[in-house]
Amino acid sequence: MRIAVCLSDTKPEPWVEALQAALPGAQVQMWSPGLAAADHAVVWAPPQQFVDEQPHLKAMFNIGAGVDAIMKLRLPPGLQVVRLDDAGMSVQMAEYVCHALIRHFREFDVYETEARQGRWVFRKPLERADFPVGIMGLGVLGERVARAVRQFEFPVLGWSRTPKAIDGVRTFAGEARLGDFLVATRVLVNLLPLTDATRGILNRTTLSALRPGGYLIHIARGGHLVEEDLIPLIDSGRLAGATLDVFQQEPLPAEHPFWRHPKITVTPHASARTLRRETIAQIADKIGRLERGEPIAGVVDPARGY
Ligand code: OXD
Repeated sequence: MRIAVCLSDTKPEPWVEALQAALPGAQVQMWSPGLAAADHAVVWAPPQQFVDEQPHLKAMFNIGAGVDAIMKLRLPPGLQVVRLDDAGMSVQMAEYVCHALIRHFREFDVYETEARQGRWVFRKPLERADFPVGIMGLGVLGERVARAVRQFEFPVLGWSRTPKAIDGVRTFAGEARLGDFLVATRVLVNLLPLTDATRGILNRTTLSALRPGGYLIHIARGGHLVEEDLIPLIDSGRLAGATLDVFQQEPLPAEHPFWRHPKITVTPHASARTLRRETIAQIADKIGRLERGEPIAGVVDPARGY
């Protein structure tokens, strides 16, 4: 069995080595144009040339949760695209969201500024009930985030394409309920997959629908947010601020106004990093299952795009 590794923005050698160790019977090779046809591929944002040159792949394993960079390529019919199925990501997402939410709710950003000026001033406690947290996207990551936020006793809401039931979470499904979800939400967390249906879903209209003092935590894909709509909403007082991890252009250009806006916190697409050991263990297990003709989790539905 041959496995081709094609990773953009990631050093491939340690992946090739670790995959080879996990699958000793396989021949694992780093892709370069002209590589012999492989049975499976391990990829991150591969070029079209890779897909065109590897027409016999049974499965293409993405080393991340979001498969938008693959789904925009021309793929042979029948190729199974497999996304990462947690592999240590959901706990990182939960940490990130709880940190951003609590930093905002407990006004730790204000304390940081005061402390730098040597000022001992405490703030009046706010009511948790006034900060309902709405999570867009209730897959593996969204569900874990919802449960983590619930631990801190915030009201939690969730919105997804199809109906989902999560204990202690008020859920809404489908486009028709998006408005109801937004008006009941104050802190909006975006964890949606990027598809034609969700591109630009965070915009002036949807963000203006949030409860007064709305706050955005955006950790999915840059393409979800109409970036030019955000700062006017914050400067007009319609939104209280945002924590942003993903951007239309990454790295975020040095001159981008998000870097310097006092009510925007920027992180460099760091909310959940791929963990190599967990990811390789999961992919090796799934390759074994496919080779034995067993079903696997995380196969992308081409019609849905995730
Ligand atoms: C992912 C990511 O999709 O890191 O996993 O963005």
